[in-house]
Amino acid sequence: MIAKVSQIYFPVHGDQRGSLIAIEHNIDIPFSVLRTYYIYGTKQGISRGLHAHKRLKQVLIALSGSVTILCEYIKKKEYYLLDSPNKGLLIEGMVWREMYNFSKNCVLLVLANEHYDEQDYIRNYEEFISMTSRNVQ
Ligand code: T46
Repeated sequence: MIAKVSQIYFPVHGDQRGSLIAIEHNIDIPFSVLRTYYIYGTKQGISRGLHAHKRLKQVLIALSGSVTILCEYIKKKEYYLLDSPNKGLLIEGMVWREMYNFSKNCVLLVLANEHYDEQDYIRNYEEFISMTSRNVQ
């Protein structure tokens, strides 16, 4: 795994009726949630994301269907498949991310530790590379 990205497996409370997952803030995920959003109805062949955040921490969960997440941090790239509601991907600040290969039925839930702030986005890849290479020197 690359630094600043980690996979989380949530415990499933299952019985003969089906399954239930509880996410307790500061226990199952390492922050309190200030914002929740979800991405769905993504058209085939579309990529989303293509940015990094300066400070924001988020956990991504495919509640339904599947999606691949590409993460990049200091010249290291890794791909993660989210294909189950018990799998979460924690992405911290300064990680470039791209979400692609959305299945038709994908509902991607995102839990964030901050309110929406466009100033926290780095949408230019060259700027991201220059900021992260400065950090390692
Ligand atoms: C991220 C990935 C995983 C809001 O008004 N409030 C919000 O909380 C968010 C997240 C977005 N928006 C608006 C801003 C844009 O006009 O919704 C529109 C689409 O947002 P964006 O193009 O940033 O969506 P994605 O799917 O490229 O990225 C989103 C998040 O923005 C981002 O933080 O990490 O999902």
